[in-house]
Amino acid sequence: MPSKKRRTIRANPSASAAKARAEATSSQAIAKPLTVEALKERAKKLRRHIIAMTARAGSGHPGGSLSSAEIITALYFNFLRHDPRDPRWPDRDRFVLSKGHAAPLLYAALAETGYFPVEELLTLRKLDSRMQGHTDMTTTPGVEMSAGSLGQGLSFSIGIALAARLDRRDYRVYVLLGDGECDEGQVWEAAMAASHYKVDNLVAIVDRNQQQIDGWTYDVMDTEPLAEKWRSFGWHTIEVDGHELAQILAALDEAKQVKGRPTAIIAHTTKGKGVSFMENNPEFHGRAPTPEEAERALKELE
Ligand SMILES: Cc1ncc(C[n+]2csc(CCOP(=O)(O)OP(=O)(O)O)c2C)c(N)n1
Ligand SMILES: [Mg+2]
Repeated sequence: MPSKKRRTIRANPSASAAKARAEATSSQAIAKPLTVEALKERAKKLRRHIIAMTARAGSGHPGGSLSSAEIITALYFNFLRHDPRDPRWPDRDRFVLSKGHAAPLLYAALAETGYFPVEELLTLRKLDSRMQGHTDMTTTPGVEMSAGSLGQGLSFSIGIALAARLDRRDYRVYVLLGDGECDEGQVWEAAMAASHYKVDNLVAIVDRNQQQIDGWTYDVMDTEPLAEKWRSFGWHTIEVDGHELAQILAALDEAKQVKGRPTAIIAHTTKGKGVSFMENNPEFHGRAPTPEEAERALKELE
């Protein structure tokens, strides 16, 4: 989304840096914040892309992409300070997709906000495409971290959040983790480090869809009480309905006010959300819809 405020900062070097920083808040960097109704339509559009992309590729991860659609919509269309014309702008807020298998969703948001042509989405998982099955920060504009091996994104995000402190920049870092991903020990080492170093420009969002690769998280590894765990690791912790855009935006706003510790947002969601036969169906964690299933899904998402 074009950032008028940002252009002003660059074109006006005489403005005091402090004033410029104070003005460059996320909300002001967005030309015109969308209404919740308009955001809902964007989320639906992202879901349609996820179905079309994975169906065309014949593989991919629709379930965990669909469950995070509102989280990504809130961030990319109404919250992040970013500039698709300049993906490496040093003052951009960072979004790190730690659950890298949800790449189709991230690509859809990046295309819809202008990082690359929407038509490119349908090259998902093709040889030489910039739309690989898992994210690659060296090839895809807007992708902050190469991912796919779960458990690493929080550590990586602490690094870039601390870099902001060293570089005296005011960007913020948002990282999306899966709830199954929270089985990884590295997540909890990172959680301890983030509160130890008081990394308050960091927000971890956990997509609590209650499923992972083989089924229910309760059966594979019961991480409950998940919110209590984050709290006990020193994080300001908020629970939201991860499909309610107003709740997600309110939590992101609340996180900005928190000083001296990082914030965790536990977003309760449904895996496969939006497509009746995919919802809570572990089969669609890592299987693409057939052409017929895609047709049915797209009808439901009209
Ligand atoms: C280190 C590592 N171990 C295992 C896998 C295989 N794997 C891919 S997705 C997945 C389940 C992830 O579940 P969750 O984090 O809950 O993601 P979501 O439900 O949001 O799709 C697993 C185990 C992996 N990618 N990386
Ligand atoms: Mg999950």
